[in-house]
Amino acid sequence: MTHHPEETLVLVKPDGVERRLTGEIIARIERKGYEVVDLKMLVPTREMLAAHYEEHEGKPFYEPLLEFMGSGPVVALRLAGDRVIEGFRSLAGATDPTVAAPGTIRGDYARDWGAGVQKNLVHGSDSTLSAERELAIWFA
Ligand code: DAT
Ligand code: MG
Repeated sequence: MTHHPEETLVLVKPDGVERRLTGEIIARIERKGYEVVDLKMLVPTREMLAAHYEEHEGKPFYEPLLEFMGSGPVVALRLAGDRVIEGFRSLAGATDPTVAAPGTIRGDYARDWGAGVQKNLVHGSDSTLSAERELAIWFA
């Protein structure tokens, strides 16, 4: 029987692309041992972002979040590996980059810029259900 490893969606957000951190972020993912199964660069539409972030609709940071995420190119990655959802979230670090642990992507490279949304370089799906839903949006 073939082994089907778990998959997740990772995004290098517009701040990561603009700051030339795409290579560093992918290098960390690969050195950890996860497989990049697919990747693409695109400027997401408002519709894609509304679907992606539907759980956050109505929150104070929702509009700034959608505006930020649509402000430039994003690199979307499909990653595979056992427990990759949990593993990438661990590599990424806490949502708030000010307190994200050093050694994590957000802890090492992101900070607060006083904007209405945290610009924290990366997105990673938070559950198998989210991963399936989000991969369908970005890799339709
Ligand atoms: P994560 O990206 O760690 O899964 P999330 O799903 O709770 O975090 O939120 C999505 C994004 O929205 C997050 O990466 C940055 C932004 N965000 C979340 N909470 C915020 C807050 N309290 N203030 C500003 N931006 C926030
Ligand atoms: Mg999230």
